[in-house]
Amino acid sequence: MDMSTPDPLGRQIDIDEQETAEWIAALQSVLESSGPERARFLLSRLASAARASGIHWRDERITPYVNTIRATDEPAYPGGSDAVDIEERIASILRWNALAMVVRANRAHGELGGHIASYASAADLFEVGFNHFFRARSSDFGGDLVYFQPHSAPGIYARAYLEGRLTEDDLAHYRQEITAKSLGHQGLSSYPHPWLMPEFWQFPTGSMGIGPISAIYQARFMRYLEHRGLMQPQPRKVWGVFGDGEMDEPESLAALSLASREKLDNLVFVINCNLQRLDGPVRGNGHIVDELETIFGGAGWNVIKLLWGSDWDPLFARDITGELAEALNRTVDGQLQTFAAHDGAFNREHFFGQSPALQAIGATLTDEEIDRLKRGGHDLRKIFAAYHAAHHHRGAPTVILAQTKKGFGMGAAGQGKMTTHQQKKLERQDLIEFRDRFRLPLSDEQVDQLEFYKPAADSPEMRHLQERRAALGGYVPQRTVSGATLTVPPLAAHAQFALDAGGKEMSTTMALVRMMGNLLKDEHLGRHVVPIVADEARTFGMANLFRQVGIYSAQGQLYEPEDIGSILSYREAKDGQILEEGISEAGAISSWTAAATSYSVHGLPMLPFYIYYSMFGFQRIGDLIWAAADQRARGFLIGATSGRTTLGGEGLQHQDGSSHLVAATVPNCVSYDPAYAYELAVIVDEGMQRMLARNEDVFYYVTVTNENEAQPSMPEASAERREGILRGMHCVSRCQQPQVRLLGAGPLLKEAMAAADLLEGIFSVRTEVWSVTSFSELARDGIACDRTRRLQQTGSEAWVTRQLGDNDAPVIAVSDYVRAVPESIRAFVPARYVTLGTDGFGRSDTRASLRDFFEVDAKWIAYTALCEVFASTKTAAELRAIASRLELDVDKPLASTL
Ligand SMILES: Cc1ncc(C[n+]2csc(CCOP(=O)(O)OP(=O)(O)O)c2C)c(N)n1
Repeated sequence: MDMSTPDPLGRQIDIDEQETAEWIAALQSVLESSGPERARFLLSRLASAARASGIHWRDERITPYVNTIRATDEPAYPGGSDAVDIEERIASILRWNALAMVVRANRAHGELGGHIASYASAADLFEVGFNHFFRARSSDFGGDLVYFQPHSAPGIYARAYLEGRLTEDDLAHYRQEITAKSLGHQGLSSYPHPWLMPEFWQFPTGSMGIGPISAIYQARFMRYLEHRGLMQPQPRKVWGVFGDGEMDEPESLAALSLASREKLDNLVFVINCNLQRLDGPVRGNGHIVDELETIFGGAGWNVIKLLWGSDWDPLFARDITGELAEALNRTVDGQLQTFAAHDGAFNREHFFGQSPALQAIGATLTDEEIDRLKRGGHDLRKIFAAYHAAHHHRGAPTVILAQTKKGFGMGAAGQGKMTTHQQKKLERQDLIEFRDRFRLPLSDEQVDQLEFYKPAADSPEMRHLQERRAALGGYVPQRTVSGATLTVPPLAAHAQFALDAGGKEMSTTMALVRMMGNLLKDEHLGRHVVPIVADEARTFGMANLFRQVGIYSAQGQLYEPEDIGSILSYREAKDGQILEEGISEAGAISSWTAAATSYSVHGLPMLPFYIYYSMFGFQRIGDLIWAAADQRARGFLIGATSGRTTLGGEGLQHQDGSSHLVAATVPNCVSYDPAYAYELAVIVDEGMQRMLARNEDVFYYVTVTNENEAQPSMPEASAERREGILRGMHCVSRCQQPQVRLLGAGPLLKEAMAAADLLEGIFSVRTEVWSVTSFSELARDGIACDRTRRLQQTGSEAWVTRQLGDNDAPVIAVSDYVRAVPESIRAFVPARYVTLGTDGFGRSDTRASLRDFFEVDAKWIAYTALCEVFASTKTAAELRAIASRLELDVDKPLASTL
């Protein structure tokens, strides 16, 4: 019978304290007489005996609510007390400048957001990093990579200002990028955005969860580059500083086991546990630190709790009975927040007042001293000790759970307040108190004016700051682009089979995989290709690559694969080239982003192809793609098994009819829905030219399908044909004076071709057919031309308009995506325009049934065309007769309503 009951934090209550004391005394005596080895041995024997007796006991994953690193184990602070004092003063100045930046912006324009409280809590965590750990990239060192907690951006700008990298005018235009540019200053983006500040930020982190998962896959990709011999092994680190609230995002925790499985000791997470998120406490009724300790520890990370500052050490030393530690164990986060929001007298009464023993400990401090007791994440010495331990830890990634106060130093106005997250206004008295709290040398008037403060260049603070950065190789963050290019092999070398297909049956997926296989063999480019899959390589016919280039595994292959005799055998290798991410699209896209930004992050251009079920791309991990776009990714996203009616039999959750709609909204994403292998070849070639040879900041989204079909050869290898394919449409079946023009996209081009046969064969309607490779490229061109014509009063005309020319024959477009995709070019079509698409939920059936259901097959296209062609010459009854001749059910409900 279990006679112990858990307390509110899930800890067991002791029902026989004397017995417990005897056991502990026994352990202590073993420790003293035989040492820790023997103690460990006995504990593990006890555990085995407990298991054998059927006691389901397992080591608690939660350690007491105190620092992991004992005070006696702390290393000396580099530079000693002087350095600590100076760095504390620097942190104070940064806190002020960050605050002034936000409050100023808000005073001038009430609508501009901004955050003070997050950086106020994180400033010391960043300062120790900046002064002692974050190494910049230099000529002989690749540099550490730092993922910054997004709401701390004002503090990072404030530091760059002291470093001389940003001017006062830049700071004065925080969150005013457009206005600043027009005045010749640099606008400072709200959060880390490489797109907006391409020489400053490396990694976008503004959307919670993206930073953590990206940091893990970045650390892994660095190992991949080293193991494949593409990058010199160097002791570089990836540091990720994130909020405790952010840890609620599924992406934040999704890849923890990958990091430990791959022994990523080049990775350090610092979780800023200020115990609050936006609306309130992260875990008011528990301890977020303990919860994260369990999760990270369980996943195999090295966990360091950094909870209390040095001024707590004497208090713990006096805590002979363990009552102080126990009181901290008991105090839930909501209460800790309340303590943060109140002064020393309140804390004396409500915390130290809980028992005579605690009162005695509290009695050694004045109210003022109690008020100033620091949490671990505000104590430079403790932070240094934790970072030092993390930096030297081997064999596993480290997480530092740093307890801080949200709005630290904002006093009654903000510290620990429920509403502090969004606070961007401070009253005069609060500002004065802030100045006094951090001993800033500012007059009342300077405070009123919210003047930025920059000490003289030869002041101890500025000299220290610059010396430390020089010692660490330069400034961080900093985004650089080397300008290195890669030579793209001639099209014929890897895609001749597609250009001269000669009617050979193949799907566009097969064509893509074959092209990629050829590129992998290219003497120069081959090493840079990174094929990425999320457990679908066999689906896409890529199994042959397993043997050809191997699957990357940091451990190599520790087993004999079942299919070892086969030519397609499953091969894992330390220098394997394929990234097989298992069933994690979020992981695979994070790997893709790491590879697609390697040209900048590592000065090493790579060519990633992430091939996935198209439905599980923009729809499922669209925000990670958006972040990749922000980061100026270059590479190919391949949406395979695409199309709502082309992926027969798979049903509602698999059939993609929307990815092209979303892709069109990403400004630097160039997307295509090719019908033919030769179109695909031209598109991939152009993509490589733009991204690898011309260093353009674009990436490509290309959909391919699994429908086998006779692939025509490229009609002629002319520049016009290539231009048409790339601009988004080219004519594949021309006729003199057409009565109707059909625009077929991707897999439905063949339905449009079949419709043309029906129209000409049965109804003698002259029909022209165009292959639309990209509605989004056509629409973008149309919008740009339209605007130029309006603003410049020039005759600029959209490509679509020019192609369809001076001809009023109706135009019918058909796409395997929702109608909004072909609708996007309506404004530029110079004739009556009708669109057909696949709006509605997919369902499982044959391609033929699906295309009839969504009214996008040859007969529906032909009927739609006839309705336009005969609009003024045939009656409604005659048109109905045509429909029944085509065996179309014109009374069936709209697919999107079913
Ligand atoms: C995906 C996403 N959802 C919501 C937000 C809005 N948001 C910004 S900060 C924040 C709270 C952050 O809390 P925490 O991670 O604890 O950081 P703190 O500011 O407290 O240090 C929220 C909800 C966001 N930026 N991204």
